[in-house]
Amino acid sequence: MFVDRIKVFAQAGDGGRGCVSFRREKFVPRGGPDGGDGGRGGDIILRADVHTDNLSNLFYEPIIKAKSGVHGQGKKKHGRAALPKIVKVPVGTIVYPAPAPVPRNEDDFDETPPAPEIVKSNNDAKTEVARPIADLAHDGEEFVLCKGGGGGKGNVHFKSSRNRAPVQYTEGEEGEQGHFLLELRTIADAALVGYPNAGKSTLLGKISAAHPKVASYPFTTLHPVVGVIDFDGYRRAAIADIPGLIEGAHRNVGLGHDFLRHITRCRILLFILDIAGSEGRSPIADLQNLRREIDLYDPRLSARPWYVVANKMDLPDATENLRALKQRFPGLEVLPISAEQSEGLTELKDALERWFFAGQPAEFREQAAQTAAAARCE
Ligand SMILES: Nc1nc2c(ncn2[C@@H]2O[C@H](COP(=O)(O)OP(=O)(O)OP(=O)(O)O)[C@@H](O)[C@H]2O)c(=O)[nH]1
Ligand SMILES: [Mg+2]
Repeated sequence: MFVDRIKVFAQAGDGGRGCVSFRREKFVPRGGPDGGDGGRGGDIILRADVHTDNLSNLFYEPIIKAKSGVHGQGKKKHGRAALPKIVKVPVGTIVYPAPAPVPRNEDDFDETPPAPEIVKSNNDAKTEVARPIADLAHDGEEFVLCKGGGGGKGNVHFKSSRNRAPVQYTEGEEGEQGHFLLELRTIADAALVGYPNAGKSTLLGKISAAHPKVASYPFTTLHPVVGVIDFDGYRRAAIADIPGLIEGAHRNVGLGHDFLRHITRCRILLFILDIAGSEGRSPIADLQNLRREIDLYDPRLSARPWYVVANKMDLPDATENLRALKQRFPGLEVLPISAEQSEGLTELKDALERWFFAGQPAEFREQAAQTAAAARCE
């Protein structure tokens, strides 16, 4: 199961209570207070982990609770602090505060919790999301979602010259708790964008170690798959294969909209075209529609550097269509390949290496400016 958006309730552990106790020992009359402190409650920590690729572990555990600290004891013994509860999440997880679910019978509750601050999302004006509180973008990065409560004080803290046998103590603090929305935005160097059946998964399977499902029906890929390509000198780059886009994807037609968010953090977009037009569509119109969808979803996304990969060059009509595409958009860098026949893949890998590693930030900016001008492909 692939889960990339989930609401969870998290509750950190409470602190242990302080102890009221007096020293009782042979030959030590009126030994004085010796109640120890309570231990700290456990924190709830989210940790980004490269070996976790989605949030399905939280689907089975949507209520995350950490243990409470142990109460203090006599002889000034402190209670044991609880260990933090560490939840592994995929790299690229963003955390938002979420409103508590509305109870069924509102009369049962005195007050509803305050709603979090609401801001308009940049991607979709129709949905409103709260401001993110954390973005776990690197492997091993940690975020304390809820802090455990501090331990209470034992009666040993309350002795004074006027109160030699105090019976005061404090309760441990309550651990923090709250509702959160966790959303995954895959982090990859490049994303494969194309119509269903364009051959995105076939290509990813050929150039990386990933094994995405390939079949001749549309929407074979139902969730993003990330593959890693190894280059010389131990350099690597991650490529994300997302489900196929169709016209209207920005309006949530097909599977598109939900998965477009996964390419918002990719540096480069690779448009995979079925250059042979094997399903009766024109590759030129395909490219225009894909560019339009990306632009309508988020104009900042369409300003990213992008390249066109013309797939299915082994089929008839492909050469003619490629010539027409180049004529229609002169200056556009198009790489002809046949993913199935493994043709042109070495050239593609060389080009990827150039785009990923040779491209200085300034060069990328320049290219982004150029591509932004041609963004609408009109
Ligand atoms: N002739 C030919 N067929 C290809 C080529 N690349 C892919 N195919 C075929 O096209 C069909 C779709 O390939 P996929 O890789 O599943 O396409 P996709 O873009 O991932 O499709 P979705 O996951 O549905 O979006 C499969 O039957 C492949 O065998 C190619 O270079 N030449
Ligand atoms: Mg696929």
